[in-house]
Amino acid sequence: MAVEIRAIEALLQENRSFSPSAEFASTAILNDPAIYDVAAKDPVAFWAEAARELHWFKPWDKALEWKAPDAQWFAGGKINACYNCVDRHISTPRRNKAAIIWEGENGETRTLTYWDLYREVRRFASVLTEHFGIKKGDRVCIYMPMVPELAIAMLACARIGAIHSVVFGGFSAESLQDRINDSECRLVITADGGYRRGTVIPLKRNVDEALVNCPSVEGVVVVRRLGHGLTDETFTRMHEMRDHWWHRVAEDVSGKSECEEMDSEDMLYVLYTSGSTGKPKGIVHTTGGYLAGCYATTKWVFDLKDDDVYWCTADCGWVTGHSYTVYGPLANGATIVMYEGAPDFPDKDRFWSICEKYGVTIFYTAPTAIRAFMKWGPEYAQKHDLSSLRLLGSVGEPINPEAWMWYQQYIGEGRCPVVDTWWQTETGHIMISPLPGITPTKPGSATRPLPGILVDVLDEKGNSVPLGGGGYLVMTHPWPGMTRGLYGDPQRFKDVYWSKYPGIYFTGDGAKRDEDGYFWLLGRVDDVMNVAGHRISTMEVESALVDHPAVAEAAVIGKHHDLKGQAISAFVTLKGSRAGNSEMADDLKEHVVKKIGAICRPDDIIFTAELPKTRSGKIMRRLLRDIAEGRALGDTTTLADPGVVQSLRERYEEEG
Ligand code: 7RM
Repeated sequence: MAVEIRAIEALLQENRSFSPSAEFASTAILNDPAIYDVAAKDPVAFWAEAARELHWFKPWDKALEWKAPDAQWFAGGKINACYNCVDRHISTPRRNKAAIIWEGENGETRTLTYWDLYREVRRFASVLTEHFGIKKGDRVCIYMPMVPELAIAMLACARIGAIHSVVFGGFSAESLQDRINDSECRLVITADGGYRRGTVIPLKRNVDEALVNCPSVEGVVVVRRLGHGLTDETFTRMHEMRDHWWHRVAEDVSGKSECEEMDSEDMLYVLYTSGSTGKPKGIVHTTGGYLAGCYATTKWVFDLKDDDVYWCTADCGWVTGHSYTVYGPLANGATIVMYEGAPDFPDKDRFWSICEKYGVTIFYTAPTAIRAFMKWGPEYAQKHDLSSLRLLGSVGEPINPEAWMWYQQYIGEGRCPVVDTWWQTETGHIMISPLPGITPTKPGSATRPLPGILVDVLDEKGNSVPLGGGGYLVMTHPWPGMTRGLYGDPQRFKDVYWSKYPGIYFTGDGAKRDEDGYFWLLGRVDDVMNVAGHRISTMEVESALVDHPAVAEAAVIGKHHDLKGQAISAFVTLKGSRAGNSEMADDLKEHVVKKIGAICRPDDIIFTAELPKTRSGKIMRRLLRDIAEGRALGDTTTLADPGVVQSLRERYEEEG
C-alpha cells in the first residue's frame, strides 16, 4: 500500500494533466471542442438550443430579457418541470425503466419505474390540491429523510405549481421554524423519522416543536418511515385535524392530477442558504431557465446516457440534491440511485457496496467524503467490484490534488474521467467544470467555464486579472439557472451579489487562473464557512452562541480540517468574570446544536477575556484564523489592543 500511495505522490509531482481517453471521447455526448467557440459567439442562442430539447406547452417569445440584475429566460414560454421529469417519459420506452433505485440505511430497497413515479407523483399532487387546497404559488415546506417520497413531494409541488422549500433533515426545529416563517409555508411534509448511522432522527418531533410558532401552516403530511412500534408514542404524536399520514390521505383522492402550465419565469422553489449575516437567504429559482440549465449540464458534464446508473450522493436538502439528484437527471430520463444513510454504516464500504450492487456508472460526491474515504484506506473500495463506474464527479468545495488523485486512482481505477464541478445554490447548475470527452483535467482545478458561461477574475477595482493571477470570481453574462432573487428581499439580493461590480454577478469566491486559463478555486472571501460541503455562516453560529445566557461575545471561524475542509472554532467571552471550563464548552456546543443543528456544532471552543478588534470594533476573524491554524500573525496594526492576540495565541497553544 505504501508503494501505491507514493505512486500518487509521484503523479502529483509530475504536475500532469489528463486528456480524455480516445475510447471515452469517441462515445461521449460531447467530443468536439468547437462547442466552446460556438457557444461564446452567441451564448443566448446556445442556451436556447439546449432548452428546445425540453417539452414546452408553448414556445417562448424571447430567449433572454436582461436588465441587471433581473433576468427573464424564455419569457412567454409555458412549461412544467414535473411534466419534463416524469410525464414525458411514460409515452416512450422509458416507461418501464427504473427512475429511482432507493436503498434505506438498514438495507431495504425499493425501485420505482417511471410509470410508478408517474402514478405516485400524480396521486400525491392530488393530495395537495384536493385534500389541502394547495394552489399554484403556495409555499410547501419539505423536511424529510432521503426516501423516494421526498422526490415525489418535490415533483408533486412542481406539478401543481406550488413552490417547494426543502429544509435539510439535519436542521433543528428552530432553523426549520425560521425557514417556514420566512416564506409563509401553508403545509409541511415530513416523516415520523429517518435513519442516520443507526439512530433515528426525530423529524416529526422537530416539526411539532417548530410549529408552536408557525401561524401560516395549516397541515402536516407524515410519511411512515419507522416501524409501527417506534412510530406512535416515541416519535410521533399525531395532532388531530392538523396532521395526516401520507398513506392514509393518498387513499381518498382521485390521483388524476394534471400538470399546471407554468410561465417559464414562475417560481419553482426556494432554498435557504447561509449568508454572511445570521439570517439565511431564501434563494429563488424559476422554472424554464433553471430546468434547461440542469437538464443540459447533467447531460454534458456527466455524459449521461440512457443505460447509465447515476448516483449523486447529495441529500435533497441541498441544491446539489435539487439539481443533480432530482431535476437534471430525471429530465434526462435517467436511472438514479438514492441512499438514505451514512457512508460508514454499517461499515466504511457502504458506498462501494451500493455501487457494486446496482452497477452504478456515474458517481458524484463531495471532497469531504473523498477525504474520509482516503483516511479509511483504499481496502474498503477494493473489497468491491467497481468496474461499472465510468465517470466520477466532485462538488461542494475545492478538492485538493491528493484527494483528486486518490479518487481517480482508487475509485476510478485510473479509468474514469474526474469532473470537478464548481457552482452555487445561486447559480442553480454547474458553471465551471471539464467536459469529460473534451477538456483535459488537472488535479485540483475545476478547469474552465462550461460553454455558454462567461466568467472572469477581477481585482478590487473591477479590472480583469491577467492569467496567472488571482482575484474575485464573477459572472459577466446571465445564464439560464441563475437565481432570480432572495425570497422577499430584493434589496439584499442587490447588495450581496450585484453591488460590488455594477451589472456583474459577484460569487463571493476567490479564484486564480493559471497560464492555460484554468480556474483554481480559493474558497469564500466572505465570512461563510464550508464545513463538510455545507455552507454555514460564522454569524449564524455566533448568534447561537451569544444566545446562551453565560456568553458575552463570540467570534467564529472556519479552521482548516483535513476531512471536513473546515472545522468550526469558536472564541468565546463569558459574562462577568466567569472562566470557561470543559463543561461550559460542552454546554455551549449543545446549545448551538439545539439552535441551528448538529452540522453547526463547534469543534472547539476557546474561552478568552477579550476578542481582537479593530478600532471601529470589528472583530478581526482573519487573526483568529491565523491563531487557530498556527500561522504567523498577519497585519496587526489596525488592532485596538495588539496584546489581545498575543495572549490568545499563548492560551490557544496551551489548550490546543
Ligand atoms: C453546489 C454547492 C457554494 C460554494 C461556492 C464555493 C464552494 C462548490 C466547488 C466549490 C471549489 C468546487 N452549492 N464550491 N463547488 N469550491 N470547487 N468544485 O456546493 O451554495 O452550497 O455552496 O461552495 O465556495 O461558492 S453551495
